[in-house]
Formats: sequence, C-alpha cells, structure tokens
Amino acid sequence: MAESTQVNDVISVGHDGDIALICIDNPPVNATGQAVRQGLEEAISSLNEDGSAKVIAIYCAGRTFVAGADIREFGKPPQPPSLSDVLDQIERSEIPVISIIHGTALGGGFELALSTHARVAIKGARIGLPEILLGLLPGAGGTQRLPRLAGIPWSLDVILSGRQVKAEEALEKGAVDRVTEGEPRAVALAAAQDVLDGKLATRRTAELKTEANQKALDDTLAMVTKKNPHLFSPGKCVEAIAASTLPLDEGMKVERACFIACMETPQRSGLIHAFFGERAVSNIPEAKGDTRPLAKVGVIGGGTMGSGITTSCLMAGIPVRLIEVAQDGLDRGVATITKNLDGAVSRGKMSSDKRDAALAMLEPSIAMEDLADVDLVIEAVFEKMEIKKEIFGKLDTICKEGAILASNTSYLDINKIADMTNRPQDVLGLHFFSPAHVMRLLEIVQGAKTAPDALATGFQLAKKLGKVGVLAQVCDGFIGNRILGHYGKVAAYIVQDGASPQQVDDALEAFGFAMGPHKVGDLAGLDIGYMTRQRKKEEGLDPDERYGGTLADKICEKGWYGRKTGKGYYLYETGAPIPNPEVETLLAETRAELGIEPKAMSDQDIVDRYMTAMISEAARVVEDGTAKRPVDVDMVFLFGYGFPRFRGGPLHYADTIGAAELVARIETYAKEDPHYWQVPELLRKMAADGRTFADLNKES
Ligand code: 3H9
Repeated sequence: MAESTQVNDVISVGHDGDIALICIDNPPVNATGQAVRQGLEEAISSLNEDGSAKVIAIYCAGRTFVAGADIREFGKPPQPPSLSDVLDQIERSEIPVISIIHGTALGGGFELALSTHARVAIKGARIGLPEILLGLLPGAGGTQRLPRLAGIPWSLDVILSGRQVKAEEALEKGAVDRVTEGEPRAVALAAAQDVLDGKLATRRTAELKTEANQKALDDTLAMVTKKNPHLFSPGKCVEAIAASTLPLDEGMKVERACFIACMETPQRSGLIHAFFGERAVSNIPEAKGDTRPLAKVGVIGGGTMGSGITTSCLMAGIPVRLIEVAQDGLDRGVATITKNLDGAVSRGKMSSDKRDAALAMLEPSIAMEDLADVDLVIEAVFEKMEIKKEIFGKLDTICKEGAILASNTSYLDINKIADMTNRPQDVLGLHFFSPAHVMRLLEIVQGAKTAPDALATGFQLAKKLGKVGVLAQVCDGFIGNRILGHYGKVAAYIVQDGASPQQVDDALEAFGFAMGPHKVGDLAGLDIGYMTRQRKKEEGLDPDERYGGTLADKICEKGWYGRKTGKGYYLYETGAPIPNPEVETLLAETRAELGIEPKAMSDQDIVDRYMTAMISEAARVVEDGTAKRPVDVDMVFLFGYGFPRFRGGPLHYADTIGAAELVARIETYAKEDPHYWQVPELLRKMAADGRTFADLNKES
C-alpha cells in the first residue's frame, strides 16, 4: 500500500490498488470545520481529476465518525466552502464514494454519510440528526436525503426527536446499507473492495424519490407546535422535510431558507450556550485533580431527598448503605426507593434486571456505626443546624480515615458543619435537587477547608450519576436557592402590587418556564418556603420590611400547602389547577394591611421585573465569587430550576437585554422600592465598559 498524502492538517488520502481512502482526523469529534470541508473538497476533486482510484472510502480516525458541523463556527462569518457544496460535490462524484461510520455520525456528519453512495456502519455506531436540540435543523441536505432513503415518517421521528439511532435500526430503515465489525480503516478497505466486486451496491441519494402524506405532515406540524409552543425550529424542520418530494436542488433551497431562519434566532444561541455550558462547568481545575475512592456510599436519611439520592447512586451502580434512626422510617425509605426504581423501569430508563441488581446493592440499617466502611457519606436529614452538627460530630468518630463527609443542605453553612469534625478537609456540600434521581443539577459546595481531592471526587460523583456538577461557595442558599430567595420575593411584590398569582404564572409560562412560580410553590409544598422565611426572620437574615405578613404566609397559616393538601394558590380537586378564590380574599386583606392600592400590570412588566430581579442577584453571586463564572449560574438554572433552555440561562438572557438597560430598569424600579431594588456593582461596571456576561465567561 502506498503512503498516504496529507491534503492538509486534518485530511489525508491513501491508496490501495484501485481504492482511495480519505481519512478525517480532526479531534476531538472530527467536526466539519473549515479545514475538513476544504480538505474533502480538494481530495474529491483531485481523485476525480487524476483517475487514480475506482472507488473512494471516507472514514475517520479517533473515537468517532464526524459528530457534526463545528458548532464553534456558528454565529461567525461563514468560511467557504460550505458543507452543502462539499456534500453536493461528493454526491456528484463520478467515482463512487462510500462512508464508514463508527462512534456517532451526527448532524453534518450523518449528512456527509448521506451524500455518499453507500454507508457502512460498524457495530455500536449510532446515527442521528440532533440539530433540533441546538435550535436548528439539518442544513446540509439531511432533511432532503434522509426522507429519500428512509421515508418521511421515520425521518420526521429522527429529526424532530434529535435522538441517536442504533446502526441496526438505521439498517432496517434503509438509512445505512450494512452493519459490520472491525476497525474503520480495515472496514473501509473491505467495503471498497466489495464495491469493486459488485457485492455492495452504490447509488446517488438525490436520484431517489420520496412521497408525502399531506395530512400526516399537517398533523405532525400541529403536534410539534402544541408540544413546543416556544420553539422555532421544530416547525421549520417539518417545512423542510415536506420539501423532500421536490427535486433535490429545489428542496435544498427550502432547507437552506429554513436553516438560515433558525440560525438567526436567539434560541439557537441560547441552546448552543446550553450545550457548551453543560460541558464548561466541569472544565475547571477544581474538577480535574486527583480523586478519592467512590466504591460505596452512605446516605443518612430516608426521606424524599435521601431516598432520591440513594436511588440515583443505585441507578449508577454504586452500592449504598442507607441509615435511618428508626425501623419504620427506614422501611418507608426503602419503599420510596423501590417505587423510584419501578418508575425508572416503567419510563424505560432501566431494565427490570437492572432494577433487581440495583436493589440488591442497597443495605438499609438503623445503626450509624455501619457507615464505618463507606467512602462517602451524604447526610440528607432535616434542615436544622443543630441536628446536622450532631450527625457530623458522630460521623467524625465512625467513618474511616479519608472518607468524604457531605451534607445535602440547601442553605446551611458548610463551614460550621465542618467545624464539628476534626477533619474539615473531608467535608463539603453536595446539594441535590428534588426529585434527586431525576433532576440533573448537583451543586458541589466548597468549604473553607475542603481538600482539593475531596472536591474533585464531588465532580466525579456527579459524572458517575449523570449529573451536571457545578462548583459553589458557601453562602445562605449557595448559587440557586440564594438567587431564588431574592427573585421569589419579587413575584410576591408583583402580586401585592396588583397582578393575580395566575397572571404572574401565565406571563412566565409564556416566557418559557414550564410552570409559573405559584404553581411550582404549590407542587413543592408552600410550607418549605414558609419555614425558610421563619428561619431567616429568627436568624435576622432577612430584614425586609415589605415582606412581613405576606400572602404566602397567610396561605400557609390556613394549612394550605399546595398540591399535597389539595389547596394552595390553586385548587386541585378536579385535577387541573384552578385559581383558589379564597386567595383573592387573603390578597385583598394583605393589600389593605400594607396600604397598597392595586394597579394593573402588563405581562411584559411582570416578566421584566421577575427576570431583572433574578439577574440582579445572579450578578451579585458572580461578583462575590459564590459562582465561578456566569455560565455556572446559567447551568444551575437550566438543570435545577426549569429555566427555559432555549434562553440559555438568566445571564445569557441578560446579555440579550444589555447591562445598561438592566441598570436603567433597576433604577426605575428603585424609585418605588429602594430597599429591594439596588444596582449590583458588577452590572454598573459592565454598563460602563460595555462588557457582557459572555465576555466574563471568556475572561475566567
Ligand atoms: C450541524 O451539524 C449542522 C448541520 O446540519 C448543517 C451545517 C451547515 N462542534 O460531548 P463531549 C466538543 S449542528 C464543536 O464531551 P462525548 C465538545 O464541546 C451539530 N465541538 O464528548 C467537547 O469539547 P471540550 C450537530 C464539539 O464523548 C468535545 O468535543 N451535532 C462538537 O460525551 C467532546 O465532546 C451535534 O449536535 C461540535 N459539533 O460525546 C453533536 N461536538 O473537550 C454534538 C462536540 O473542549 N456533540 N464537541 O469540552 C455531541 O452530541 C457529543 O459531543 C458527542 C460526543 C456524542 C459527539
């Protein structure tokens, strides 16, 4: 075999008899950046011109076939050649071109494969068109070529879900032509030889035809619009796929227009920020150092949180020793864990065999001494400092040397907890979000004395559990609950000042939240916020006069805690929530007591005040270092608080408004309430020097 020639840094061409092998080597995921596109164009052109090969096979080096267009290039001026042009050129090639797929062929990567004349997948490979998850649609022929190969109904499923499809399913549907075993290069040579020997057929996808059922397309469009009322790209995906019945060049024009329309939306930018943000939060030195063992975990507390945390560990294959003070509490905990695992089986998250194996890894006990051999203890008991202090004092005498002692506290001072031990270096916060086996956020709270390897182990745990670990420093509420504590009040002020709880919920749901704050409160239990407010009052942490005697307190004092009592801001007797008419009476009373004359408020004003409050406290959290960077705050809200992903997070959204406008808004609101509305110093500086939160992310 002749030596291979480098076309450029990322593309090489080798020859073996009549076979030319084009290798793409662009780590980490062989994305089709400019160099890949340019190199492919040059390689295909020269092979067609010099006639040195009778068949061309494209394969990739490294862990995967091409995983898509290079997302980092989006939003920057386009660099020729375009991917679509290169793929057209491949499809038009006089010499047959085949593609060898290993790992994941996603987005532009699968579109590259679709433009070749046959696709061979290596066992374990997956294909997919996940552009919709980035607010886009397949923009290099995916909406046109996949329907020609596999039909419109299946293409709609794949493109609208963005799911990764196993090679075997793709074979069954005609999206790939063969599934085989071997190394990419060897498979490329064998498959190319089969083309030469007439054993693997090749054809141009563009020459195939597909048929549409207009009613099915209309129904799908209605369904996606109902399911994703806020999202722009699903409708555009359907529009582009519908055009696949046209000749390819005409269909491509429709696809192009739809793709550009999606590219221009802020949703694309928000969703791509979310994609990179999810990865960026653990791309920090604190997450990367040496770690400690994590072979066995102890969980203290079999309530909702403790059971959820235990479920999460068991689902990840980590054995857990669950501790409760008494047998009945322990039995309840085990029952909840069993129910959680059964739920995971019925949702298709795990097989029943795996469920049985997970339950076999659970060791319930009422003896705290049984924690002597675990590597990590997560305490998840009642939020009372005195109880936590007592537990950590005991753990200090029970746990083995080097074991990590973590608290799942949502608010309390980790340093005070650590001080109850003679090993504060082993203590940190691991703040899970309820339900802990479902919610993906894990705040990893660094105490003043937490050792680097204990902290890095927190990140390793997050990874093992499939969670998004975000570093937070100690303060009341850490990143998320501290910010929530601030903007939660503004929702109460908006209601006191004139809006109804339902109007606030409706306005914020229209903004993109799955549920407005009053519905969330009813779901989580209004008593939780009540207890927190009482505690803060007792500790003098919340000297906010306007907040005394609120509607929320009055509702709780009636014993209406939301869904669990059938009554809260809404009534749940008939299933769907309907506004609780008695809340109106309590609201009138509250306003009278506070001397407030209610005034009408627009939905836009509600959203602006709510978001400005959230952004203000988020800016302070970045300013004082509670969060390392703005992106950390954004990921906390996307993965823990149901913030609309397409808006990227509160601080990504803040950049779409601009610091100067935010400062102006706060100054206007402060005329009514100077105590609550204060301009964070960071925002003031950003307004002066024109920096954005995106700039701060880059700087750190
Ligand atoms: C598209 O193709 C549009 C076209 O239709 C039309 C064009 C005209 N670009 O996730 P990982 C980075 S849209 C740039 O940790 P894994 C990632 O940031 C695209 N970078 O690994 C990370 O960097 P770092 C459609 C990318 O093994 C590193 O690679 N395609 C891209 O857990 C490793 O990633 C997609 O949406 C990219 N496209 O998962 C696929 N992809 O090390 C998106 C990854 O600096 N990618 N990076 O943090 C994925 O789903 C996963 O990365 C993948 C690997 C499954 C491939």
